[in-house]
Formats: sequence, structure tokens, C-alpha cells
Amino acid sequence: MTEQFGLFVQGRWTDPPEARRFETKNPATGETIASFVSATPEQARAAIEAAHRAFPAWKETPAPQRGEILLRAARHLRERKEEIARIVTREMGKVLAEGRGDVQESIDFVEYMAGEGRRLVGETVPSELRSKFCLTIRQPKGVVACITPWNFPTAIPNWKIAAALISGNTIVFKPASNTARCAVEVVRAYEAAGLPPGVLNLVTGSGSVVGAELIAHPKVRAVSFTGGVDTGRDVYVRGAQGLKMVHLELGGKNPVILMDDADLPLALDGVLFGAFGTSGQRCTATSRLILHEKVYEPFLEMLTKRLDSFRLGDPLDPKVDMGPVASLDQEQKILAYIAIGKQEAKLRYGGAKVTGGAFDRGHFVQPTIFETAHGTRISKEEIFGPVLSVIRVHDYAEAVRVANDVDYGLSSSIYTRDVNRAFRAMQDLEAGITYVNAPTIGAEVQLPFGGIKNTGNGGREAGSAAIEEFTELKTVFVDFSAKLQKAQIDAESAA
Ligand code: UN1
Repeated sequence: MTEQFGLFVQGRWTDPPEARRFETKNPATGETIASFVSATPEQARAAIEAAHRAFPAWKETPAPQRGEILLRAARHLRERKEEIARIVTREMGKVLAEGRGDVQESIDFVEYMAGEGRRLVGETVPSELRSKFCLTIRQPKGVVACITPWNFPTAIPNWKIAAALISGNTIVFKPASNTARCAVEVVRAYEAAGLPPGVLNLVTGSGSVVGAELIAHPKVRAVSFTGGVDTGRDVYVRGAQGLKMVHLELGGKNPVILMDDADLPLALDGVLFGAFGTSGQRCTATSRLILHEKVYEPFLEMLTKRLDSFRLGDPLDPKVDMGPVASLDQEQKILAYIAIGKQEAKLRYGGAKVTGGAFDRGHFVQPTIFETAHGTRISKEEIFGPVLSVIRVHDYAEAVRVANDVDYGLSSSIYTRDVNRAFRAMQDLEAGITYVNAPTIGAEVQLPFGGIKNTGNGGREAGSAAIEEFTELKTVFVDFSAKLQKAQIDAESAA
């Protein structure tokens, strides 16, 4: 029998009778994982109301105490890391080492945010008047909606949830439907940690029903969304109607610039991991290799040779290098881009769905390399799959021009041994993140994460920036002069 899950509202798992349901599937084998409720607008509203009721008491809970609950949630995740990693791998398709990485990123971030409970720092600033004290404090926004993608099905929800919780907000969490089982594990960690009822609520279902309700509802004061750029734009516009803070983390078209003085074996490992890790389904994935003409052919030969021994297969098998893509939708979208690439560029490697035997049950796409001029669709649009566009350049200036000439700006990288050029690139690359001698993936939780251009709307997740996302700044003036002092009018000039 397929395992069934309900909604988590007001601290209880409830299975509404006669609910419409959907199932998630293992993208490597087609096996059904579990069944979930496709929630109605009324059910979404009930979760918002539960979060709204829970808000005053959670806001009053001292932040260090909120932090203790987070620490317990992190401990729960740590104790069950292997089990949850396997669920991630089975439901989403990333290889087990990366499934473990997903859970580890959750643990790291929840622990980091627990410590934030003893900071949540404001400022003290001098007044222009005597006997007056000026400061800022951070306050929660209220009910926030966390709408999350499937590619990091525990880490990205935890980036949002842990930051929102430590800041004193209450939450309605709407995960991507195809990784709803992972979302259950995220919620269970906080449930096991003793989070008070109503502080975190899980509502599964479609974006067009549940997501739309969360974004439109007046009691939801902020929306944090990670996903595709078209949906993100829609979320932003709808949120704007309610004058809500909308935080967006959207796509990328992340380049690795490989200069002629680079350490090629090092870069080879980096490009392979950046382009084909998580089957290329990271916002930060290396989707463009901007390759200096002097090392162009030798590097491509190294790359394709290594891919010859790359193993595709069931991501639970530790010998496998790359698993399936996450869903039939993904497979179709990626294969459509590969077809476009075959028209406009030169296919250098791969370029097909993997079939035969067990592969027929899953969504496997070969690691694919195109040699392309800059400006083609595959060189500029986000594909979100194991497809790398290689672009030949003449020098550093051209490399940077190409790197920057896309609509996205999330991650970027340069491989060079020239320290001056490395520092130059840190300034020149138009992206929220730049790596030197490392691939475009692998951000750490204690630093801000996000990007420019169509990657977002200016906010950052993770690091201390995560707190800014989920708090309001209150400015406080304390006048202890015992008389009315007028700013701008009574302030004496020292001159
Ligand atoms: C994403 O793909 O949306 O830097 C997040 C990385 C991971 C996070 C990626 N730590 O690749």
C-alpha cells in the first residue's frame, strides 16, 4: 500500500476526507514513493489562520529559546541523516553522496540559525541631541510563506524555515509537489524538536491553488520563493498587490571561465562536478564553459574522455556518478533544449535520452556537451539539466564580456593561476557569487546566497542576510532628558 500523508496544520497531521491526492515517484525507477493531499484554498487558509494564531506567542518566545528548538531539530536531522538522504535520493534522483550533502546543508544551516538566536543584532547610533539614545531592533514580520523547489528538497526549505523561525515568524510551507515526501521529513524535524503547534504548517498541493492563496492572503506578510524565473515574476507581481515583501531566488546561466594558465586537471574535476552534479539541476550549475582558445581542444578532450567512464544509473548505487533528471517534465524540457542545440550548435558529446533495460523505467539523459558560439539559445537560456555549452574565447576581456552577456547573475567562476586576474574577475563578473579555482556550485550556509539581474530581486538568503529577509527593522528613540527636545531644531551646532 502506498504510504499516505496529510497536511500538517496546528501541530497535527490531518488527512481531510475526500481530498484530491497526488503521488510522487522515484525518477530512476518509476516506483511510487507516497501520496499527498492536493489542498484546496480553504485548507490553505486554515493553515494561514493557524500560523496567525500561533504568531503572538512565538514572537514573545525569547530568541535564544527559539534557537534551542532549532538545535533540537538539527540534532534530529543529524541522527536521521542517512535515512533522510535516502529519501532525497529516491524521490529527487540526486546521487546518494549529494542526498547526504542536501541533508548536511540543512543541518549546517539550522545550527547556524540556532546561534543567530543569541545575536539578532541591531545598531546603536548616536543622537544629535543630549540625553537621547537611538537604536534599532529586529522584529518578525508575522506569517510568512515558504515556497520551495525540488532540487534541494531539504536544504532550501530549511534555509527559509530556520531563518524565518529564529526571527520569530510563523510559517506556511508549500513544497514542490514532486518532492513532497522530503518536505514531510523537514517538518518532522521541527515537530520532533517540540515546535509549538501552528508555528510551522505544511500545505501540499499546486502552486496555482495553494501558492496563489498564500501569496494573495492579507495575513501572509512575506513570501520567500525559489524556483523558475517565469513563476518568480508572477509571484512578485501578485505579492506586489498586497505590498508584501517577496524574496526571489530564481535561475542562473553560470559560467566557468577557464584561462590558458589554469590548472587543467583541477578545472576538469570542477567542471564535471559543476556541470553534471545533481544532473545539472542546480540554480548554481555550471552551464557554460568559457574556454580560452589555447587550451580549448586539449581541455575538451580531457573532458570527453572522463565522461566516457562516467557511470549513469540508480543514484542509490554508490558507484554511480550521475542519476536521472527529476521528472518526466524535466526530461522533456531538457531533451527539447538538446534538440534546439543540435540545430544551432555542434554536439560534441551525449545528446540523447538513455534507454535500454532498467533505464527505460527512469528519466535518464546523457551528460551532453555542445560547442557553440555565444548568443545561441543554449548558450543563454537556463536549461536546468546535464547540458554544458562550451564557448571559445580569445582572451580575458572577451571571456568576461561573454560571461556577463546573459539575463542571469547567480554564480560564476574563473580558473587561473594569475592572482591579478583572479582579483580582476572578482570585480568584473556580474553575479552574486564568484568562485576562484572552484566550480560554480558549493555555496556554504554562513555566507549570503543570491544573485543579480533575473536571478532575483535583490535579496539574499543564508548567512546573516537571511535574518534581513525575515525581519522588520524597528527604530527606537529614547529621550531621557525629561524635556521636549526637537530634532533638527534644538540641535546645537558645534561650529
Ligand atoms: C540551488 O541550486 O538552488 O551552492 C542551491 C550550491 C548549493 C546550493 C544550491 N550549496 O550548489
